[in-house]
Amino acid sequence: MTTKFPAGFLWGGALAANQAEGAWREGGKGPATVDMIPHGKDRLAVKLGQQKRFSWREDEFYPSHEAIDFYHRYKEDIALMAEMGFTVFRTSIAWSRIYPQGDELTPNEAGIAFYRDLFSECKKHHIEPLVTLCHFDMPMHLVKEYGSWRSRKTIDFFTRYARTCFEAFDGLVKYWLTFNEINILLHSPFSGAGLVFEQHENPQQIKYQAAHHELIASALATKIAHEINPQNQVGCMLAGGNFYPYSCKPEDVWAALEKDRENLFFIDVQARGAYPAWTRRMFREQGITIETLPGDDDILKETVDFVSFSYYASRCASAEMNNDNTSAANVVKSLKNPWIKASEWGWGIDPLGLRITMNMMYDRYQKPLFLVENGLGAKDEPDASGNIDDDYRISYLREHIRALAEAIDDGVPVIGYTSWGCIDLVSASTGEMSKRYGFIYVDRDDRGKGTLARSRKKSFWWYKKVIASNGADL
Ligand code: BGP
Repeated sequence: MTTKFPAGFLWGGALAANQAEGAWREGGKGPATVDMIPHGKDRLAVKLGQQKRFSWREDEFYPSHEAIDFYHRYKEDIALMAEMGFTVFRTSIAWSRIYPQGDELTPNEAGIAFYRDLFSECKKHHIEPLVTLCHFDMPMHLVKEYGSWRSRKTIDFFTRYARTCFEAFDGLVKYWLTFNEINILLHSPFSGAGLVFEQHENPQQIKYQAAHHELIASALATKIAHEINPQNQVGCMLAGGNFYPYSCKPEDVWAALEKDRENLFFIDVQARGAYPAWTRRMFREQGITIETLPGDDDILKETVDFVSFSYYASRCASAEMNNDNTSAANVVKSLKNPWIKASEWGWGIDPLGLRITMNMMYDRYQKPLFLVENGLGAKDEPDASGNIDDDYRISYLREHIRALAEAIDDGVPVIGYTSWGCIDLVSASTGEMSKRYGFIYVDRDDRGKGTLARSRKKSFWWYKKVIASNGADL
């Protein structure tokens, strides 16, 4: 069997601190935005920034507080990943472990020590860490005191944090991502960027001002990473998935183009070094004025080394899109596509859409791509002997890895592939454990009960074979 994957292609899996680590008040960690997002009825309103939840309630369940206890069990988990043959492992650093409040001048040494041990453990197993600096969490104190990314001061706090990480983990980490799914700021503003709105405010104004600050912070962090070590490779990260026009009616084609532009706005800036021209008209029509400083245009010219993205589903748009006929797959609103099947949560399953998305992104950015999230959220039921035959997951991943191989054959350079939630973890959208993605099962339920024991699913053995054959044996 021949493979379309280049030698040295990185294979692995991904998770995020806030969905896996738990230990939310250990090792000097400060409270983070995600620690205030409850499970249950208020969850969505808090994520959307419609409710002020500046402290937790003892009587409520917060999924991130314990998560899957990766903080204490990471050695066992990394060993399982090594057993599958991972050559890359994506995780994030919890900002509030390094700077518990966010605005201190000196970092928390216990936080640095934890990540140094974690990344060293990866290296011991010949696994390259791929590290996100900000994956849907930030110190809560920055929200209360400064309004998070509304404030330009947050750029300084972020770049100090980024510098600390680049220096502390120099030699251990080479691949960095600044913000996870940066475009999600527009769709889930509190979880994405710590934004909370007052009733009288124009949310678009606040979001795009915050976006400007994040983009400046990202460019500055990229520059710092390159100065500290020219070997560092820094990427941006998009919640990806192209919009298809619902029909060939020109108005539908235009609607899809506008939706793609909105989605790609951040990456256009991070990968091309300037605001796209269409934003001038959009800002004018939506009454948005971005406050900038002289020199911002130059800062933005520091572009990323590669473009990373998540891909779960393609999307669909028409001129008649509205709240009644759309659903949110991975938070971004989309029309149901009658040509494809969907997961239990309504996320359209479309492997060819991955090939389309990758070709489009490479045509647009001419930078190497890194597929850092992809997978099927599903409910796994262990059989009488405790085994999980997750053929549905294998089939989803097989088809997507095939599409990835086709994109590589189309000429798209790709650094690697990290499937999402390689070990079961807390779902970002539902806050539940029962929406699982892993090759490794974790015994824990939606209310936080279970032994937390890890076990191998059928997909574990399948993925091991895929990696060993460099993608030939699917
Ligand atoms: C992305 C996030 C992840 C992850 C994934 C799956 O948006 O970057 O953090 O959770 O989607 O989403 P969910 O957990 O909602 O199924």
